[in-house]
Amino acid sequence: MTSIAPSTAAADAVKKVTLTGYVGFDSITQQIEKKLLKRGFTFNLMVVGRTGLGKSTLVNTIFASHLIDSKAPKRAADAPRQTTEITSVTNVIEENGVRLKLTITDTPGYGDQVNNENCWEPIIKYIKEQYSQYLRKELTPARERRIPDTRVHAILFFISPTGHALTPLDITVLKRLSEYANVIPVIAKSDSLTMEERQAFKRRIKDEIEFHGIRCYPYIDSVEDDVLLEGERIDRGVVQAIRDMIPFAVVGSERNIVIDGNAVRGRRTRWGMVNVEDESHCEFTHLRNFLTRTHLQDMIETTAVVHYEAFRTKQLLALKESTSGAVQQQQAQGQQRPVEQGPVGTVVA
Ligand SMILES: Nc1nc2c(ncn2[C@@H]2O[C@H](COP(=O)(O)OP(=O)(O)OP(=O)(O)O)[C@@H](O)[C@H]2O)c(=O)[nH]1
Ligand SMILES: [Mg+2]
Repeated sequence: MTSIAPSTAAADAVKKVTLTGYVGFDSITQQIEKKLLKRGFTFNLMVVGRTGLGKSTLVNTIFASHLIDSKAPKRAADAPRQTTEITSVTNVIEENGVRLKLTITDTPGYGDQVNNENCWEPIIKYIKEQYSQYLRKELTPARERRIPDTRVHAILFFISPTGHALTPLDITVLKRLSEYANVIPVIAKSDSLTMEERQAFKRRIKDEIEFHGIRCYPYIDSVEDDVLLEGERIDRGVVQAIRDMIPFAVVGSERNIVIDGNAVRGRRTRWGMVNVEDESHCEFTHLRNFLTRTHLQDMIETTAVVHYEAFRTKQLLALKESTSGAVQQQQAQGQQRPVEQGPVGTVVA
């Protein structure tokens, strides 16, 4: 006879049993894979940075396709565009049977106005809107089995290759954005800096990021978090190596150039050629590997578990407080009413 023991005792009693034949449950990973492949994946990437820093070009270079058009002002006389023109483009891309619904959210012209006060607000508003849309759908009694995910999973933040330091505006925007999403800073058009300038610039940006307490993705502390470690353990060393490389000094190009008889993604100038995929030229391949090959899933998960969860908790607590406040007010009014309005001694429920 088996007796029902308390759960802790039961857990202690779990024994490892050696199978005498093949059962087949090891196929669960293939079963999951099949299901996931059928469903496809969703990834939402946002780019933030000044006009003409090569945001569109870099996105197209990372995903080796023409996903978004360059929108740099055609003529000097053209008016700078407002940050409010946030546009999202969704494409489905496929690689070896894996379908990825990729949404690129472009925030053209950030910080290009004479008065840049609060220019980041529309971007934050957009990010929060996606969370609140998701939350609304989640709280619907008859909720969809699979809620469409429009939450921003990663933000590529483009830093001008000035070689000096981050601008106060950069610092404010980085700080605000990193409160709501996974922010990955990159040094745009890094072919305009010499190797020494690039290293010094990187060092300065790193120091500033640390000084201002800006939390850039990937988070080293989250590795210790048991919730995030479930199933997939990210090697702490890998995360640290990526963090050491941030901000990635990148170069983008949608054109192929021929180097030693091979067509490669690159930029040809009057004084030479930059091979975008050459690690000695820039850190584009590191960024691409990190974004698409090692941390794609982690960014999606971190958005849900860390950023969305924080938003959700805050919203639901606020809702609870306002509801209990309203109930208390009603009760107070209910108690006052008989005294004020009703005849003496009447009880109003
Ligand atoms: N030198 C250099 N030029 C680049 C690089 N990436 C893009 N460009 C050039 O910079 C110009 C602007 O590139 P876009 O990709 O349109 O820039 P953007 O940031 O998307 O511009 P907006 O959408 O208007 O904000 C184009 O002429 C690109 O060819 C780079 O890494 N190095
Ligand atoms: Mg663009």
